[in-house]
This record gives sequence, structure tokens and C-alpha cells, in this order.
Amino acid sequence: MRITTDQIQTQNDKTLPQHRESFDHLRLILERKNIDSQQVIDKIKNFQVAIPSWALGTGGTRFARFAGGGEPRSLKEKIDDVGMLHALNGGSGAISLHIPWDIPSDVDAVKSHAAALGLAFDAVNSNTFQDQENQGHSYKFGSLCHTDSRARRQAIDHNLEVIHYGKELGSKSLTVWLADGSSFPGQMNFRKALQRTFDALKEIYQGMPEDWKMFVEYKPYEPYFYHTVIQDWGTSHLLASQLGERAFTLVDLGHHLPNTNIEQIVATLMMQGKLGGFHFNDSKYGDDDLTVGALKPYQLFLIFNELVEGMEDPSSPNPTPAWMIDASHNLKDPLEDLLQSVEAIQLAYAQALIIDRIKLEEARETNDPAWAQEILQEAYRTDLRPLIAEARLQAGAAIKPFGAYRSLKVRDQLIKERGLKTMATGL
Ligand code: PSV
Ligand code: MN
Ligand code: MN
Repeated sequence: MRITTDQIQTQNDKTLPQHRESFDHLRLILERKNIDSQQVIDKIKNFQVAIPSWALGTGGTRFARFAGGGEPRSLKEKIDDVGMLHALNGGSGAISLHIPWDIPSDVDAVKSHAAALGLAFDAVNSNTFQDQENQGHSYKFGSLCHTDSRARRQAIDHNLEVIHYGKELGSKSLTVWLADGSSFPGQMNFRKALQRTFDALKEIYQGMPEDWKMFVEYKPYEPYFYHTVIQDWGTSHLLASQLGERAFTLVDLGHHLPNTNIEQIVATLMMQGKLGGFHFNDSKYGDDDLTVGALKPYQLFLIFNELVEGMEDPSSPNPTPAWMIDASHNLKDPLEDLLQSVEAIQLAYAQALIIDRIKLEEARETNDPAWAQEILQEAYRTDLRPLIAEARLQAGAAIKPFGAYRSLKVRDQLIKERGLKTMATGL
């Protein structure tokens, strides 16, 4: 299934007068603050957030999975779904694949299908947290950190195979997230496990093409509950800096202990030029993978404040990070969920773009926390939804993607096409 430009146009015609009114009003408000709305709009239009292939099906918990119906059954259908998101919001122009779930059988067909929908291939992800059928060595006790060199060899080879598929598709980066860890004190030698992981990552790093980046993702716990080999940004940063200049830390918002100051981590990594990738989601307790902005939109805004500061600073050593949503859960239609996530990200980004940075620096230099808060919240409390809608309109997408999705009855169509009992592979 595909959403056509005619369909978008018909949907937009319904809301265009109302949109014009609210956007014109907002433009005036911003003008009074000396903000050029078109400059912000252009940045939003250029900002593309990759969609992970595993977020397109209903996620499960370790207790149950309630299939949603009409879920993608193949890589082609996953690409179709991301194509629809991109048609609706103009901001989801890339897909991130997970190997072996998404091994392309016909690379050329997959590439041209994605290109026809305006999609690029973002980072490829390896999977050494699950055993596959006919696999020689189990990952039950780890992969790159395993005590058995044959299991490590297998995990290294798998990552090299992922690079191979990524190269064929035109990806430029590899994301490594390792479940590796232990659940009981004494079970694993921390030092040896980290050393083995580093040695294995070195080999994978050397197996990447010259123009590729490696993103090392960290996570404090789960699936193991006593220790995780790459548990925090410090460990990831240590590995990335020793691996080389094309290795970076990847921050997943859900991979922190409660109340961690993630915005400070972002600032520190950017100062070092080592923030490579970003996984967006929201959470209350742990790695909950809920819709971005559903719980802590202000935290997201504060994170974007640091991201924008790092990105807009011409002397910053940090490359533009790779953006991806990493959310997946049990209750919502995954496509609606992703539309909401992308919008929340764009809003937080736009809000951070309108912060008066000169005044904020003045408030900091004069040690005036009350004034600093006023400046931040002035930006945060400005309703920029019409500006995001205008960016979509200018990009040929829907003024109201969520509304358009519902009124086009996309899910019903997908169920008709694909059936009610579909099983997408995924976390
Ligand atoms: C597991 O926590 C996880 O959500 C990581 O965040 C990875 O990025 C993702 O799975 C895919 O492997
Ligand atoms: Mn992640
Ligand atoms: Mn996660």
C-alpha cells in the first residue's frame, strides 16, 4: 500500500484555511522575537529521523504480545510502511535494518523500492542477543564478551556479515548493542569480559569501510540484571575513543537509570566529538520504549537544547548525530505511535531552535538562574505545532499526519491487504 500525493492534497485541503490562520499568527509572534520562521522551518524540513524496522509491528512484553493486524510480513512491506510515514510527515526518510531479521533476498529490488519512496538506509544493527536456528554457539553467556573464543568468532563474523549487507544497501554505519552481561555476582570477570569485548570490537571496526562509522550503544541492565558489559556512556566512550575516530557513543534515551541527567551526557559527548547516534523513546521506569514525548517532553526539550548548542557551534568537533526512533510497545497502532514520536521530536527540536541563546549566555555569565529559566521556558511554552505543520506542508506532506492516517483508514486497508494475523519479526 502507498499513500499518494493526491490523497495528501485532499486531506490538506480540508485543514488548509485553519492552518493558514494559526501559522500566520505564530509567524507574527516569532517575528516580534526576531525569529525568522522560515529558517526554523528549513531546519525541520532537513531533519530526518530513521525508523527502525522492528518498530513497525506491535511490540510485546516478556509476558505477552497482542498482534495488531496488518503488520508488515516482509522487508518490502516494512519499507512500504516507512514510505507511508514519510509521505505523511516528510520527516521519516530513512529505515534502519536489523540483521538477520531483515536480510534482503534481492538487494537491487530492495534498494530501488526504498529509493522510489524517498528512503535511505540508516545504520544497520547486528543481533547477537538471540540464538538463531542452526547457530553453532549459543549467546546465552554472552557474544563478544564470551569466554569461548568460538562464540566470539561467530559474533564477530555476524557483525562483519551485517556490514556486508549494509554496504550493499548503501548504509554508512553499524550500530552495536550488546546484551552481554551477567545476572549473578561472581558469574563473570568484569575486566576480562570488557577486554574481550574491546578486542572483538576492534576487529569489527577494522572490517568497516573507510567511510563508515560505528555506534556503540550502552544500557545499564536488561536482559541481565547484575552487570552489563557496556553499561553506561563512560564505558561506551572509553571503547569508542580507543577504537578510533570513526567510533562513537550512541545514546538511547531509555538506557539510563531513573533521573540521570541525559542532557549533560549529551553535552559532554559533544564536547568530545563523540556523540554519534541517538535513539529516541520515552520511559518512566526503565527501557520502556514508549512514544517519544509521551511522558517527559520537557526533558526532551532540554536534551535538544544541548544538541542544538552542539550542532550550531561552528567550532564543535561533533558530527551531526544519526537520529533514530527506538520505540515499540504493546498497545497502540505502531504507525500512529511513530507519527506521534516524530512530531514530538520535531517539536522539541524547533523549540530548542528558538531559544534566545545570546540572552541565555548572558544569564549564565551573570549567574542568574531565574532569568535562565524564563528564557528556556519562553521557548518551551511557545506552541510551535503550526510551524511543524507548515514544514510538512512545504515538504509536500500532510498538515495533520495523524488525522490523515485515520481518515484514510490506513490500518483497515493494511489489514485487508495483509490479514489480521500477521507476525512481524521484532523486539
Ligand atoms: C534493546 O534495549 C534495544 O532496544 C536496544 O536499544 C537496541 O538499540 C535495540 O534493542 C535493537 O537491537
Ligand atoms: Mn536502542
Ligand atoms: Mn532499548
